[in-house]
Amino acid sequence: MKMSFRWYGTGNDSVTLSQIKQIPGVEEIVWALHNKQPGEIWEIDEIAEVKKELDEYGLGMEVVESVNVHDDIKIGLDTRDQYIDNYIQTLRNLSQFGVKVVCYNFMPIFDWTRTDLFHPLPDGSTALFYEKNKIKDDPKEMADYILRETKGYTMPGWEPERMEQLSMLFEKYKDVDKETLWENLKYFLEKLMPVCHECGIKMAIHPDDPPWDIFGLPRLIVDEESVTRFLTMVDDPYNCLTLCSGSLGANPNNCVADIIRKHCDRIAFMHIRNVKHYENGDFSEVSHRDQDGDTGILEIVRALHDNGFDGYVRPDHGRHIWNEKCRPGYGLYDRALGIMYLLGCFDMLDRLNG
Ligand code: CS2
Ligand code: MN
Repeated sequence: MKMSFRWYGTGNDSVTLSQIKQIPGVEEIVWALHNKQPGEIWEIDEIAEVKKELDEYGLGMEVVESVNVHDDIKIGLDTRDQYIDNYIQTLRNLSQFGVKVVCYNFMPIFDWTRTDLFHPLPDGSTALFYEKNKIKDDPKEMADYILRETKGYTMPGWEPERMEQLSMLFEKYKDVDKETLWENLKYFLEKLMPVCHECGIKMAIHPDDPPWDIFGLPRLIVDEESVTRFLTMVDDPYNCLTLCSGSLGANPNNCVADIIRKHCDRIAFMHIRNVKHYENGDFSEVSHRDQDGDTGILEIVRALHDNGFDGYVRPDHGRHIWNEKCRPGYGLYDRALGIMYLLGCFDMLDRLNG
């Protein structure tokens, strides 16, 4: 297992590389070119700049999150082949810098969706929150809220340029039902797999967050059954998962540890975070500590350990604590605490089994 930390780049993150370097155990930076629109090629010189910065701190760049997939690929328009070619060129460019895993998602229009980015928790911190009833309303209202609340930080998947065209995007997706979306995902991956083999890059899909349809848009990767369907649909060791415990764990019926036991060899990247459910279907993000939520963090770590997981791990969203000013979910403090908790669990299991 290699511990990693997501970083949005110089000038685009409240957290610095020198701070990350001081978190024990972090070897890899999970990075991206956040100025790129979905569908654009990531050029060699742009990637080289990131490498230079990370090299200075001895931090690796083996995991990219995300190379976002253009909507035309998800919708299945004729223009998709050009965007797939661009994606392939990006993979080839990334492989020159030793990138091993590319995380992406196949969610129509929206990336992760929350109704409150700074929801107060009883301990005085704030965290991302999902209020089920609010998601029935106007998607435009929610997109405006998210863009306002991010307080100037860019949020991948919530590009203001795309959000401005929301009604047009909904119109484009109107005939895309679940089966069409599965077909389009398969088409995309089958084009990519030979290049992935050649480049040694695993494509690692991120589950849908939350793991159910929203605003009438279909969502695919939502539970064990769909994960299994995904892995068998393109049965290739380079077709992998980013298994996000918080995304799948938003549905109380999902057992993330079971999915790990079943599919560990196809998990390239783990996002570990904890969620607390409310009876009315709302959920809140909480600390990484097992007993603070319902996700089963200890069982997740045990399942990874028992199965000899040798991919990458990162703490996913943290709470906002100690008055930290940061991008929602992506502060330094709570994610660093999360790392120490997770490494404590992994280290103890190593010791007990060693
Ligand atoms: C991330 C996702 O912040 C998050 O919730 O886990 O936004 C993730 O980066 C994308 O869905 C992957 O493409
Ligand atoms: Mn995640």
